[in-house]
Amino acid sequence: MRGALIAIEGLDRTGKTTQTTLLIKKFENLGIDYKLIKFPQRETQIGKLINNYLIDKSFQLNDQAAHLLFSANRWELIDEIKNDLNNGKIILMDRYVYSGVSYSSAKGLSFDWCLNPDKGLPKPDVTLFLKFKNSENSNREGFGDERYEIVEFQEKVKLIFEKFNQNSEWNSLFVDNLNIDQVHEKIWNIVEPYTEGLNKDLQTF
Ligand code: DGP
Repeated sequence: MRGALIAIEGLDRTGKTTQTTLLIKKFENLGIDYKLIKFPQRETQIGKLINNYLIDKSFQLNDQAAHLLFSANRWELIDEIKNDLNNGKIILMDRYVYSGVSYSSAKGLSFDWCLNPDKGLPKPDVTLFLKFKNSENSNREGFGDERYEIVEFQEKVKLIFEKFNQNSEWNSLFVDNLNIDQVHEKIWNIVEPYTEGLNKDLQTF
């Protein structure tokens, strides 16, 4: 049995990190072996460059090069992820390929071009997509601090996320009108069956 690959996706400030934290607390309470990986993973050499790019709006990098850095950041962690899955660990990812393609193609790059460098990466067994009916994420504390936190841009990203959503077996969760615990409960209902482990091979993008 291998561990499940789980991704939490959504626009900026939709509560991904809060929900991820609650989910790992649950894993810990139940003694479930897991690892959390947040993409971009800003601690690696590539991740440090990405971090500078995100926080320093004067950092000059063309959109293609930026996208390839984000993709490289996913690839550089993949051996570790596969190894952990094979050892039965659940891998919980806070953002992944779906964010990668959606954010970069919202800048005008073609969807297929953006997906290409990620082809071959493992597909999550479960993707949880947190979303608002409106652009309420812009009201959240801290919104606007980083490069992509602009309302119009987030709207474009949302449309591309929806394109993925139509073709994939996602679990979309509207978080408007739900409190943190209610969202957590919905997420747990979806995730719990996967905590037993899986017998099937990972699929790839
Ligand atoms: P976070 O640390 O979750 O706030 O994510 C940082 C930002 O990076 C967020 O605005 C989404 C964006 N992002 C994540 N992955 C990619 C990617 O592959 N390409 C681009 N262009 N942006 C990404």
